[in-house]
Amino acid sequence: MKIALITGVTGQDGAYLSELLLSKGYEVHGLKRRTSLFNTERVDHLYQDPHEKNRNFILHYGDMTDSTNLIRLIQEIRPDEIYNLAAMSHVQVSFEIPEYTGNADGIGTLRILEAVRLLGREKKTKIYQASTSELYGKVQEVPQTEITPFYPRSPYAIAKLYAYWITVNYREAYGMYACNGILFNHESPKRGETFVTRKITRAAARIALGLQSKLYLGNLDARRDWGHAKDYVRMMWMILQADEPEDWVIATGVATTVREFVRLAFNEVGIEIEFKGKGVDEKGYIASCSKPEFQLEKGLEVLAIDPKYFRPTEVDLLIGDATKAKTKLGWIPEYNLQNLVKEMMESDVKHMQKDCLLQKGGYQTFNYYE
Ligand code: NDP
Ligand code: GDR
Repeated sequence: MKIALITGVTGQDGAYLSELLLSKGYEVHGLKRRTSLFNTERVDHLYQDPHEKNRNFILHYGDMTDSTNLIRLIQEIRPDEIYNLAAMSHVQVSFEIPEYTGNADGIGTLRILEAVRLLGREKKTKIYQASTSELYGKVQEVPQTEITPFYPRSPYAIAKLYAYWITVNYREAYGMYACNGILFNHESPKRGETFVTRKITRAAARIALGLQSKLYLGNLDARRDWGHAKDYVRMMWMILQADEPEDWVIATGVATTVREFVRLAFNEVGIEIEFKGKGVDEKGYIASCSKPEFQLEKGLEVLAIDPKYFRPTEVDLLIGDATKAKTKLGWIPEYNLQNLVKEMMESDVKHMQKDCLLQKGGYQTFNYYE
C-alpha cells in the first residue's frame, strides 16, 4: 500500500485528490490547520473514527510555517508521495498579507523539500508542487507552455515563483523526484466562495431564488482558462507516476472572460443577462427569464461593478497549452466549460433551495426549560 501526505487536504484540490488516492488503495495522510471553527467540511465524508483499526484516511494538525511540525510528520508518516497543495491561494488577498503569503507559499515549500532531504528520504519520497499559471502574469506569449517566460504580478505569484524554482533546484541538486504542475484555474462545486466562478454561481442561484438582489464584481474583461478540479487532481497523480521528474502545464486551451462566465451561469437558471455601460459603469440587467420556477422581473439590475475588486496589478489573459501532458502522459480532460458551469450551478441551486425553504417556511423552536 502506498502512503501519501497531502498538505492543504481541507481545500478544493485536497478533497478531490484524497478521494482519488483512496480509490487507488493509498493510505492518505492530510495536514490540517487548527482553526477556531471546523474546517474539514470538504473531507468530512471521508472521516474515519480515530478509534477504528486500519484507518486509511488520517488527519494531522500542522502548518506550512512550522518546520518542526513538518519534519516530525514526514518522519512519522514516511510518505512515498507528498502533494504540497497548502497555500494562501487568493491572489487579491495576497496584496493584503504579502509577508504571510511569502512564508506559507514560498518558504513553506522549501520546508517540505528540506525536511525530506534532512530525513534522508531524497530517493524515497516523490514531491508534487502546486505551481500556477499566475507565474506567467503579464502576457509574454499565448498560449503559455512549459517554456514561456514568467512575469508574476502579485505577492502570491511571486511566492509561488520561489516555490517553483526551489523545487527545480532540489531536483537538480539532490536528484530528488520533485515536480511542478503548472495548473491553470480549475473550479468545481467545492471551489472557495470568494473565487470569481463560485462567487458567480452562488449569486446566480441566490438571485434566481430571491435570496439576494445583486452581484458585485471587479474586472469583467479578465480572461481565464477554466477547467474542472477533478480532471486536474488526476493529472497531479499521473505526474508522480511518470518515469522522470519533470514540470507540466495543465490547462484546457480555452480562455473565457469573466463576463461570459456570468452569462453562462445565469443561463443555467433560464436568465438572460443584458450588459450595458463600460468599465466601472457596466451593469447587468435581466433581459428575460424563461424558467417559470424562477419568477424574475425584466429590467432588474442584478450585476454591478465594485472597484474594490480590481487588483493593483491584474493578469489579463491566461490560456495554456497542455500538449506535453496529453502526448507524454495521455491526460484527457473529461469536462468542458459548459458541463463545469452546469455542475456548479446545479450544486449551488440545491444548496440555496435549503436556505429558501428555511426562510419561507421558517422553523419551530420551543423553550426547553419551560
Ligand atoms: P484552497 O484555497 O481551496 O485550499 C488551500 C489549502 O491550503 C486549504 O486546505 C488551507 O487550509 C491550506 N492552507 C492555507 N494556508 C496554510 C498553512 N499556512 N498551513 C497549512 N495549510 C494551509 O486551494 P485549491 O485547493 O484551489 O488549490 C490547491 C493548491 O493549488 C494551492 O497551493 C493553490 O495555490 C494551487 N493552485 C490552485 C489553482 C486553482 O485554480 N484552484 C490553480 C493553480 C494552483 P484551510 O482549509 O484551513 O484554509
Ligand atoms: P485567480 O482567480 O486570481 O485567477 O486565481 P479568481 O477567481 O480570484 O479571479 C479570476 C479573475 O476574475 C477577476 N474578478 C474577480 N475575482 C474575484 N475573486 N472576485 C471578484 O469579484 C472578481 N471580479 C472579477 C479577477 O480580477 C481575475 O482576473 C486562482 C487561484 O485559485 C490561484 O490560487 C491560482 O493559482 C490561480 O487561480 C491559477
